[in-house]
Amino acid sequence: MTDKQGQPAQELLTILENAKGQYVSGEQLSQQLGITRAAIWKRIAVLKKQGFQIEAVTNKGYRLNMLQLPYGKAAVQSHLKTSLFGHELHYYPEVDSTNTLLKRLASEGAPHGTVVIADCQTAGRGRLGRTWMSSPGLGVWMSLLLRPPLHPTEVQSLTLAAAVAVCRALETLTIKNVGIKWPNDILIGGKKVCGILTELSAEIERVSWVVLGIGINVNHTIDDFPAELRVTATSLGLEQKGESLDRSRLAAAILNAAEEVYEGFLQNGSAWMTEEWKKRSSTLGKRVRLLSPQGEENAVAIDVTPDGKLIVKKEDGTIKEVLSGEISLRESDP
Ligand code: BTX
Repeated sequence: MTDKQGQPAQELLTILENAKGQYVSGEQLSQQLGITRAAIWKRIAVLKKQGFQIEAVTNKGYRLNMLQLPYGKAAVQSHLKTSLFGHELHYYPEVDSTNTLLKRLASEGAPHGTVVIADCQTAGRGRLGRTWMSSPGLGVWMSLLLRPPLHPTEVQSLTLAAAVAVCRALETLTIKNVGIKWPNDILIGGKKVCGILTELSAEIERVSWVVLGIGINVNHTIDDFPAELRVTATSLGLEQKGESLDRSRLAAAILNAAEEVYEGFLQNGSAWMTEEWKKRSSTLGKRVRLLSPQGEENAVAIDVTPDGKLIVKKEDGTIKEVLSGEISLRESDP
């Protein structure tokens, strides 16, 4: 969304949105954006064509005549505070999977920080070939492309970093009781509200790209979940007593937090990020069941390594590091 002068139109929308229904004069807009009033007028015309209801009144200026921008690229970008993440953003009403699409864009050279968001996924993916239910109008289904200067073995910690970013974003929206189940589930009251799918392409020593897929249930009622998920899944709306949440604000809040956490991670090392992960963990100190193709084992989760492995103490007293796979929390155990 840029014009010939390179000024993002999102800035204009942000100013109008922040004015909360009041008029902003052409003079003020032109000063704030550093472009002529004629350029403002042209940009307003483009935004109107894109469906934004902007009133222009002589001697008063411009006013955004909408309570809330519709979910989409302009709305998400109007809430971004990032220097890079989400500036290249592709929004679709429907895709098979935002991860699948972004992986293709990554292999075609899309830059670090590119984001794909969809209102609906027809083939949303979880880990290990599982399905992620992604109905229209109800959630944030989003993928973020990273080109990190990391060794492939360090990528697991990016999944943990993504979970920390989602928690921070939920906190800015005053959502409480959020916890992370190792490695990638965000839970509220023990129920899954968000899942994270990390996919990568790498050479032996170097990562080419990582696609972080984040799915958050936002405005689902209990009836929006299929019967088999009603016990294990929840949505932010259900946890906020049915209050409807603005998905654009949430998607932007996640990208804002993701950029902060990612930069902190590169500057301070993964141990810095893991410390925050541990504070938000709902796994550490709990009895867990390790599920693997070889069978099941009981253990206690005691720590996480800086590169994202779970350290568990097995029933025979031996300590084991778990890199991937599944755990189930044994909440009902004594
Ligand atoms: P996961 O394998 O940990 O979780 C998948 C399991 O979670 C499913 O087998 C099902 O039991 C349950 N489940 C399915 N849909 C939901 C839901 N909406 N809410 C709660 N539980 C559910 C977690 O995988 C990773 C999910 C990542 C989803 C994002 S969305 C954007 C991006 N694109 C894409 O295709 N996947 C990612």
